[in-house]
Amino acid sequence: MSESGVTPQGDWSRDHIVNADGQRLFCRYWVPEEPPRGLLFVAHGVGEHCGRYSSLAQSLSQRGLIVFAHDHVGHGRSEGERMMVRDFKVYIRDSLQHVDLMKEQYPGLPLFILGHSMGGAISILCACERPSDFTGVVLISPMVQLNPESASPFKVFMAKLLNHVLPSLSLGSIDSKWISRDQKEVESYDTDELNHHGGLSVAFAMQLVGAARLVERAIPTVTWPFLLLHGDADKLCNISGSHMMLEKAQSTDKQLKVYNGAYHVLHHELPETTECVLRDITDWVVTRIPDQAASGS
Ligand code: 9JX
Repeated sequence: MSESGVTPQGDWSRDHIVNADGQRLFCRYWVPEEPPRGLLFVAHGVGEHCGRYSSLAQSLSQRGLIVFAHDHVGHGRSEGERMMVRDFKVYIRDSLQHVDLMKEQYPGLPLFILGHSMGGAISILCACERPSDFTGVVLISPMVQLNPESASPFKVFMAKLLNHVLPSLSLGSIDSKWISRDQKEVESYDTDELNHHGGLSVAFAMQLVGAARLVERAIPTVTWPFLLLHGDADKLCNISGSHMMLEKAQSTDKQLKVYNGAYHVLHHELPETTECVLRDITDWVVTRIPDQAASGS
């Protein structure tokens, strides 16, 4: 497989796409050696970048999927003000642009979308906009409900007021040691220069509040197959959001895997957890690839 974007198969892959606002978005592709059996788009979360999904993407491409991703506006190697977006819908629009490009290049291949945390919210909203496009949706500790304490109606009201006068005021950052139980993962996250370790601005927080609202409203309309993965000790996005989604979605093919004691970033958790998570995801995806698309392996 290739991680660089330059593949022996030709020049279909690119190192960036240009979004509808003219911003360059950095892209990555993980391509299987055998003929591809499916496509999977990865939506990363707040303050990180798609290179952090390399090992997950590699396990999927080893099972025959073309995994593709980009750094969202304001993240990683993409253009745009750091950790800022004028409208959350920009992330969805850009992701669907990338998905459409790949669908055109590989017509007929089953398509999956995977997202973590805020990327989970992006994935849900993408799949709700195109319900018949996706064979399956994988959600790693998705942001579906905001913590009622940190986003109480009063606080949200104050933030709305503040947004008019001090939109760039920082509401503080999160302590990475509460995000994964693995000290090595915490260190490598902290020292990765492509991550943005700054605080959450009021304006960006308002976009997240708006996104969580859209997601809560969209969930009862969900009919596509999905796999939820959540740690029961997640301190950033409470597991209750995933239980709510499992209960309220109309899908017949829906599943929640709970990881005991695990924190937020399940794909960068203690080795035994992460190993399980990668296996659960690849198994779930591969078993949902229709037979006729599984030729060549
Ligand atoms: C951001 C809000 C979601 C305050 C953050 C070890 C998110 C590791 C790691 C990458 C966590 C993934 C997720 C700033 C200030 C909603 C340690 C906020 C937020 C808040 C995502 C992705 C760190 C955090 N950490 N997050 N990551 N992020 O969407 O890989 S590994 Cl509340």
